[in-house]
Order: sequence, then structure tokens, then C-alpha cells
Amino acid sequence: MSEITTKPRTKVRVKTERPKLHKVILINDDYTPREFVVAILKAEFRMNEEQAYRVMITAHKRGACVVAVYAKDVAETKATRATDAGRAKGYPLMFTTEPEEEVCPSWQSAWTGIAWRLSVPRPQIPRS
Ligand code: TYC
Repeated sequence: MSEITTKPRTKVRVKTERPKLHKVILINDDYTPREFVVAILKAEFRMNEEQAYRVMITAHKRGACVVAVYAKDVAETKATRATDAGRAKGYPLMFTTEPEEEVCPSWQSAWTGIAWRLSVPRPQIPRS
């Protein structure tokens, strides 16, 4: 009688996934002065005057604007700090966070790798 012997698989393939990046989003309101929003963007998100103004005016016109993309904890900390800075002055300035949606996988993974390691914001490609 022939016997079939099977060998158990011993190698376990570990798939490591990089944590998803999170967007910090600036929400428009009718009360916070424009200059204050620009100052916060410069201080908390290390933007220059021109970048900060562009993000502020985009939020002002469209209702919201993505400020930058970070690892989850960094995004949440920065959004909280920036929102608190407004509240300390009595302004309703609001920064929120949300997970970044999947886009083109190769493009995404290239940036995810860099931004995740350095915790730096990804440059925003301005929409016309
Ligand atoms: N809308 C505000 C004003 O006219 C300025 C402003 C812009 C406030 C962007 C918040 O996220 C914001 N003073």
C-alpha cells in the first residue's frame, strides 16, 4: 500500500503594510482673520508665506483645503495644536484629519515610504 506523506509548510510569509497616511484639512469659517490662519499654517506646518496664503485662500473659497499629509499620530497632533491655537484667541478655526484614500499604488507607495519615514508633509499639487 502506498502512503502519501505531506510536509507541513514551515515558512510564514509576513506581509508588512505601512501605516496609512492621514490628511490634515483646514476648514473655513467666517470669523478667523486671514492673517491669523496664515500665521498658524506657517508656525505649525512649516509653510512659507506664499504656501500658507494659498492654502488659506483655497479653504476660504472652497470651504476646506488639504494642508498636508502625515502619519496618523503626527496629523492628529498637528491638527489639535493648530485648532487649540485658534481657540486660545477665541476663534472657531478648525483643522480635522482623515485617512488618505488609495490612489495609484506605485505613486502612493513611493510617497508613503518617504513621508512615513520622515514624517514630512507631501507637497500639494495645486488644482487650478
Ligand atoms: N473666511 C475667513 C475670513 O474671511 C478667513 C479664513 C480662511 C478662516 C480659511 C478660516 O480656514 C479658514 N476672515
